[in-house]
Amino acid sequence: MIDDIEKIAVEITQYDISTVANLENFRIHYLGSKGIIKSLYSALKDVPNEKKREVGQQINTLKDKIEIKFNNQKEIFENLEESHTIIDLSRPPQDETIGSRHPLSLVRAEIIDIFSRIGFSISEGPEIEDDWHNFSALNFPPEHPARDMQDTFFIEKNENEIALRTHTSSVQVRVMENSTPPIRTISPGRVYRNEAISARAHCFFHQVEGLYIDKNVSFADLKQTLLYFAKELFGDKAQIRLRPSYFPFTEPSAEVDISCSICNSRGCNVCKYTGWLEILGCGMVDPNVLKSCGIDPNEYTGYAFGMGIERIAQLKYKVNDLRLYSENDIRFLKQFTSGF
Ligand code: 2NL
Repeated sequence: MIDDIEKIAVEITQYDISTVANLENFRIHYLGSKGIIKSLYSALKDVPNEKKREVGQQINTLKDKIEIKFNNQKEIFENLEESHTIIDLSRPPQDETIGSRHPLSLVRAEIIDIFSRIGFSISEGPEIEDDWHNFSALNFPPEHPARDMQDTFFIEKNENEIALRTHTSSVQVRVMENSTPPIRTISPGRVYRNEAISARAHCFFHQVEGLYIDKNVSFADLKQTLLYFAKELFGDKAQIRLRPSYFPFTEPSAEVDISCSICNSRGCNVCKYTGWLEILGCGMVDPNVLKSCGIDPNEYTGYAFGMGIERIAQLKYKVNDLRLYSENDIRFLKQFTSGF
């Protein structure tokens, strides 16, 4: 009989109870009213008296093993059932929790799309730059105030003067150094200036700069391209005007205003009652810059322009505080949707 009990003990460890039906069969087979345990207890009466105690204990241990195996698997099935019933398939679906794109990302995508339709490629470059790519190649004189610690974040103040780029012109210097005209490219990216953070200034912002170099590129080409851009971005009624300005890297240089789309140029507090909004700076690439970047200014001319993405987004979406762009406040961010 002891042999039988040991055989049954091995048998139960191998018994497959991985389905609910198997588990029930297992219970009936071993623990049922006509089951094995019951018959073992009945057979106990034929065991000689001096062995009864030992055999009885063996049957008890076997019964415990069976019950533990049974109860463990039963619990597993019950938990499974519970986790299934938590999902109520008849309930309406939850609100979409898909995020929205950042307004600066939307405006950047739109600007890129407008220029790529007229053949501009996209170029990117490092945010940590040397003095040559950020200043010297762009015709900044040695004593220019932008080279001062007060205006630029320097990382190394040695002969290379490594700094966070202050504009993405540095990317375009690299493009000019590494290719031959015709060049038609825009460079979007983050730039850094050492400024106190306020509603109107931040220590980093985003730019898109454009560069076109070929034979016979003229100021008229520049104006026409910018008018196309203004109309694509702000609608067909948009007008532009150019005012003379100065940048070290362009000659002549101009600031570009767009007719105020908020008041239709009638005058409002956004355009300060002028009917015009300043949106970008531009000019003909200074021959010194072309020379520095290995392009012959006698053979080629070019135009360039630069704009702040924050400024464009501010006009498009009426954002009155620059800090909103970098605070990640979900109440601000979730308001933006677009086809881009
Ligand atoms: C502004 C004005 C400007 C450029 C950027 C440029 C780049 C090269 C050569 C010459 Cl490689 N010019 N870029 C030219 C004029 C203006 O940006 O107000 N940006 C926010």
